[in-house]
Amino acid sequence: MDSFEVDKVLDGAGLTNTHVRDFVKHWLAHTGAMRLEVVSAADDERLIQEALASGEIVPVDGGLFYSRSYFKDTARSEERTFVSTANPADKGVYNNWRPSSEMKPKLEGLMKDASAGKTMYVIPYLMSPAGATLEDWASGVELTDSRVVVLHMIRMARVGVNLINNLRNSASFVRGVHVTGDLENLGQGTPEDKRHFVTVADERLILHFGSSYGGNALLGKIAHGLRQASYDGQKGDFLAEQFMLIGIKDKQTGRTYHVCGGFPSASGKTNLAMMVPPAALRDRYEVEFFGDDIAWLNVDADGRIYAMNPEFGVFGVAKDTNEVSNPNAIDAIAPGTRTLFTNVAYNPVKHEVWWEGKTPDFPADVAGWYDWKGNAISERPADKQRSSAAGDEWAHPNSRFTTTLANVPNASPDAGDPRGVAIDAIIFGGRVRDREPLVRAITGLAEGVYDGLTLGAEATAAADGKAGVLRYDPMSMRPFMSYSEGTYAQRWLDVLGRAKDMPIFAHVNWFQRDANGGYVWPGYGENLRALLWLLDLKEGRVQGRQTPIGVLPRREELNLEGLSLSDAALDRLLNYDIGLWREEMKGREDHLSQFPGLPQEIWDAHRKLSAALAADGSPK
Ligand code: SPV
Ligand code: MN
Repeated sequence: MDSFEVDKVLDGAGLTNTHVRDFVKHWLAHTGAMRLEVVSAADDERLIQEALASGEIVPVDGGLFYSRSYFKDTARSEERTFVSTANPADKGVYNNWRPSSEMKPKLEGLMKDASAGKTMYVIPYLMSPAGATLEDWASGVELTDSRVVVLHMIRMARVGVNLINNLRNSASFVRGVHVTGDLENLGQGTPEDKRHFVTVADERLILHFGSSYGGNALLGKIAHGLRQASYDGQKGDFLAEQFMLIGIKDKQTGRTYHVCGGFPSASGKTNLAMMVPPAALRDRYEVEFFGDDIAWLNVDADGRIYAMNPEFGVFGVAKDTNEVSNPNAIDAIAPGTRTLFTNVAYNPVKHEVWWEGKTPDFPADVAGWYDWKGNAISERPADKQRSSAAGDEWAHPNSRFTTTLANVPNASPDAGDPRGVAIDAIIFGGRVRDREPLVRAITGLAEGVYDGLTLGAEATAAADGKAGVLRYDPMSMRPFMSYSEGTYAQRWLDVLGRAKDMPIFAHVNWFQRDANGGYVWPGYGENLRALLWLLDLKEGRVQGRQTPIGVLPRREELNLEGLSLSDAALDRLLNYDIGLWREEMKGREDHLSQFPGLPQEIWDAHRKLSAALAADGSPK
């Protein structure tokens, strides 16, 4: 495109910010895209029609849509994701740091003319409600050569040219460039892997090459919303965390408590945030959804910690989403919601989608169904058609639905509050079959931060039966860490340390197993009971019992109305295995020892716990 044509497109779209215009022109020339388009959310219907016409998406009954990604492009790749800066001190254990002097030329090389023949879409977006306290850190522009990525971004972020024209500082926005690349020739998973997902954090520049899937391609979400934002938080005095965020409203007192917390990717944050209280508690309590994946936290002038969900939508895991596990999600993806499904199974005759766990059994008739790779189920050998063996799935295990917050039935009326909401409790949890009780409360800032830093979930090996090995995932930020873990821990102590009203911390675990491998706790909406106990403890309505690993509920303090659990199950849920914990402390020591510059307070919390476990610790 010549520069006259480019100006014409930008003028036509009303894009007046000269810094954005320069950014667009530079990368348009570099990537060699042949057309240019600036998009706003109002373009959704037209873009949907274009994508339907081109076959990039196909219709699902009720005005919903479906697409498949390339079969080697179905999830984030942690090995191919890098944080780059000019400062080697930013190198951490998990952030895959590389000097920007190495990565920028590398990405420029990969992106050179790589969008030839395609349209470059300009997506001006905001990762916050309008007018948010942290709005200055939320503005961004993603350039992408994928129309389907645009459709996702319109659902996941506030998108519109008006969001980028009148910035307080017109040069201050995150610059994101997404180039899909030739997916069939990128050597995914081989030593010659060409994919590079790079956040040049000190330049607020995101360069992602080689995927059109999820966090690899929707740059507002985790590249900006987590990696870039956590880096920016060092200057802007906030934390950006992979946290869900909910309100728990006690209708009897009229008080709403706000809880946020981190769980490793794909361990049920969406289910938790969309939770429906169990029938017996429904008259009294409501759970309000604020967000299921990202929260930005800051201390406001009143000395309280506020949290805000920067996202506009939900990119939720489809697997096991059903009326029982998550009825609100089922409503959020129902006819009329304009939901986009990715990599689930599709029936082009009935215009239906299906995924493992959507219904108790596979669809009655396999005829007409295609798996996530686009292969007909009916053409599989008979024993593979309705098989739950790994590799035989109809839907990819990381298949997703993309819908907006406005479609979530329990979305809070306060979800768009520019200030965010004041936080009462911060929780951490992972999938752990043994050592973690249902809930243990942690008072004390260093102890809470220590607990987040040592958050663990079962490694795949454990899930396969080799119990005992935890994969540590500090604050659930392991894949999104942007600077060194020692500095990160200090930031947590500093930011929260300024709060006058400290939230209570807790570690929760919905995933204890019995001797037969069955879940001891029913989970889902019942999880509210553990959170209610935590809030009761914070308010002094219950005392719990002190143990070395925190304050645990006394059996009678847990509201079990309408739930029948055996004594053995309750015993198991509200206790812990001292032997396993003593064992666990060695793993934690090794884990923390990797991080240079870890604050002394964190080591003190670790040693205090070790000493308490060594001294006694047997729960009475
Ligand atoms: C996650 O993996 O934690 C996600 C999905 O939230 S993605 O956006 O693909 O990273
Ligand atoms: Mn996530």
